[in-house]
Amino acid sequence: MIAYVGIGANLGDARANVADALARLATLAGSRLLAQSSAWRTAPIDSSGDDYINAVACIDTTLGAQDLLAALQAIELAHGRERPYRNAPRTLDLDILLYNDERIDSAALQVPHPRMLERAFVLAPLLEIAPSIDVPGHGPARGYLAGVAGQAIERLN
Ligand code: A4P
Ligand code: MG
Repeated sequence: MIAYVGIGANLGDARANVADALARLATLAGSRLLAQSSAWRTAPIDSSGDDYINAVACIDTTLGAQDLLAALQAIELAHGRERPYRNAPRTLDLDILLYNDERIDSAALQVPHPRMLERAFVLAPLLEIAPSIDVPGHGPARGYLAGVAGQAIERLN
């Protein structure tokens, strides 16, 4: 299965946290890291605190979507992720953006990630590694870039 994972951090050494998340994704059981975007510096959207560092990874995985979510949450926990309130600043956030071409709508998991097309911090790194990607139910992701042009983001490397 091909999954795209959104990575975000804006607490502690955010850039190091994102780099470590990528390293952990590269060694995830039953999985292979196929591609990783640059790190992007992004202004908080519906959130507070410092600028975020965001990135997107593409993995090939034998994990089912629920098991992948659990594995991502274990990586967040290893980074001391706390959840004091919704959209609080975080040491590390890992979201499943896409899982094959599946549409999942359970209590614990919605895929495609419901807000991904409204966010430059997701779209820009995603399109960097997958310029022709389609989002199930929505068509080509690149068609949504113009809609987020007002959001401040900067590619770092
Ligand atoms: N959940 C449902 N679907 C998914 C999915 N596709 N991937 C559930 C991961 N988790 C999913 O997540 C809350 C619950 O969502 C989980 O228990 C899981 O069962 P969370 O990580 O505890 O909370 P969160 O990250 O605050 O919520 P969420 O919904 O992921 O937040 P958003 O909407 O993604 O916003 N600004 C910038 N610049 N960069 C950012 O990275 N991130 C957010 C988080 C806000 N503003 C930001 C950024
Ligand atoms: Mg999250």
